[in-house]
Amino acid sequence: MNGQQQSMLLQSASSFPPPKGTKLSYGTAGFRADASILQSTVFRIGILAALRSLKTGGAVIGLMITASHNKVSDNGVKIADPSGGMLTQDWEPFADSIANAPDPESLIQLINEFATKENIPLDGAKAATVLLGRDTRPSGESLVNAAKQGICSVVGAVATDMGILTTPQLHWMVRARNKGLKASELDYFEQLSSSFRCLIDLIPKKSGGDNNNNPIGKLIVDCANGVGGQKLQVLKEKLNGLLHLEIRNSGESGGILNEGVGADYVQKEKVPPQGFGSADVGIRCASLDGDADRLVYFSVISSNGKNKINLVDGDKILSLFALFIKDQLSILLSSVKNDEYQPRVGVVQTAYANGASTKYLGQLGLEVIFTPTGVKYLHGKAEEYDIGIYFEANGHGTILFSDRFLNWLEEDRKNEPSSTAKEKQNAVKRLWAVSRLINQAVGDALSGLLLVEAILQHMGWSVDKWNQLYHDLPSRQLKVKVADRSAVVTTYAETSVVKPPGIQEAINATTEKYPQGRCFVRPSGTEDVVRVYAEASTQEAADELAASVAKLVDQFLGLPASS
Ligand code: G16
Repeated sequence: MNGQQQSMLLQSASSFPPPKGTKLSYGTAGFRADASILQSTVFRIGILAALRSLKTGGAVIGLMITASHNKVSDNGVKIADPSGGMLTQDWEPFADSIANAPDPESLIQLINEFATKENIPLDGAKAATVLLGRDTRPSGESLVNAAKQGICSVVGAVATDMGILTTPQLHWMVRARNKGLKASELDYFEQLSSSFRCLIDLIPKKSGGDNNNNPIGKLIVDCANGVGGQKLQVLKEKLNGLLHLEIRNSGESGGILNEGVGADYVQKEKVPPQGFGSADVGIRCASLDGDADRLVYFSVISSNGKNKINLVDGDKILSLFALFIKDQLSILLSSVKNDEYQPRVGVVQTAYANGASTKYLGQLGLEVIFTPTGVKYLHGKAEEYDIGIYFEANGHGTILFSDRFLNWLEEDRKNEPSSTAKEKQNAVKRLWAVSRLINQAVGDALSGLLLVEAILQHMGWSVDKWNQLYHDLPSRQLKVKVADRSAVVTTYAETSVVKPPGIQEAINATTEKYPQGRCFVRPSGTEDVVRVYAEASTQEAADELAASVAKLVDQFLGLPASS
């Protein structure tokens, strides 16, 4: 590091002292904490983003200020790598160490050592670019400024503020910029709306009708009082009546971000979000989360004066996508000889996947793989396939298409002899449109929603018909506050606890008492809690199993009596 670089870092770092007595760690999707203690962390992650750009030959890196589904007073920072995916896991230990460096001198020493080890040029000869985005949290603007100062304290680095975005929009832009494609926000909306239109146009026409009469009725979307509301409004206008959409909880007329609203609330509590009630019975509804990277569907049911929901979670979105892809692929492959290219399709889930969904996907003949929680794990696994479909039950997921598959499709699009059956040509066009509609960088609630809508219209299915693909095993999720969640260490894709000793045996003994019982615990990487997931043959049994295991967690790890 030359003298100019060193003094720039020293000077700016002294304006961002780390919070005293708090150790921050890079979690499931970056750093998250109460916004009031994040200035220093975000400043330092700004430096990391600039270094990452230098390391990757000046590629564009994304830095998103968001705490997604967490409460409004929290905030956080996520990093998008040049591919548009999450920051490479190799750099997480460096992120942890700089976030916790006690003073500017030790921060600079860590940067120096890392730059030497990684061969990162810190002489100002190379340029670095970081795109910044933020969600609608009130703390976002000042944290973006902290990130900018971090980025600009690396000589040759430029920060470009893209303003308020959904997290997946920023990831999409980073990927597009690095691939030399059109990459503005307008391009994002154009690509989503044109590929959706294409899928609708390809729906087989029924006896002379056109496809502009959506046969499956209105969709109401709960936008978690977050950024998704304003972005969905733009998309709605672009679709120009092609989708009958009502936007609720957009945050524009009051309402607190993620409070009693949004995908996390709906999926975990299994109740309608605020603003939904008996008047919505029979209508297809969906919920986004605070930064619009998660999507779940539901329908409101009213019984004995109480409103409940039928939840259609990420597992069912995955199943719908898998079914559609498989159908289109089999039309396409019907004339391909066995010794020709056969695309491999893989489906990726986590331990939270409902057992009934895994069984269903297996019955479809699909290869199902499990990873720990976190898009960073699922995405990497899905990339190993020609078509990799991944989803977490919480509604975070997407479909990845390999370059090899897309090139093969492109050849088919160009070279089909005119005698080819129309339906085969249409299957090629549909898969092509899906690859353009569904975000290739990360799970995206807006693009996922358009794909669900296109498939439901294609099938002519109501939300209830979709929900009947299989019947979920009753399940329950609970959170337990403990003294130190890092004391829980898991293995086998988080299905078994290694530490503290003895707890897994106790969980097993409890689980065995319940028919079709399955239960696991894991430390959250976004909230200061241990999560408990239980499944059993009845709702009462799942509730009881989850509550018993939550008690065990409390016994083994609970808060000290005084707290
Ligand atoms: C993030 C991750 C997801 C993960 C979720 C919950 O979502 O991107 O992959 O499922 O956290 O993680 P945990 O159970 O460790 O708290 P989001 O939408 O909050 O960014």
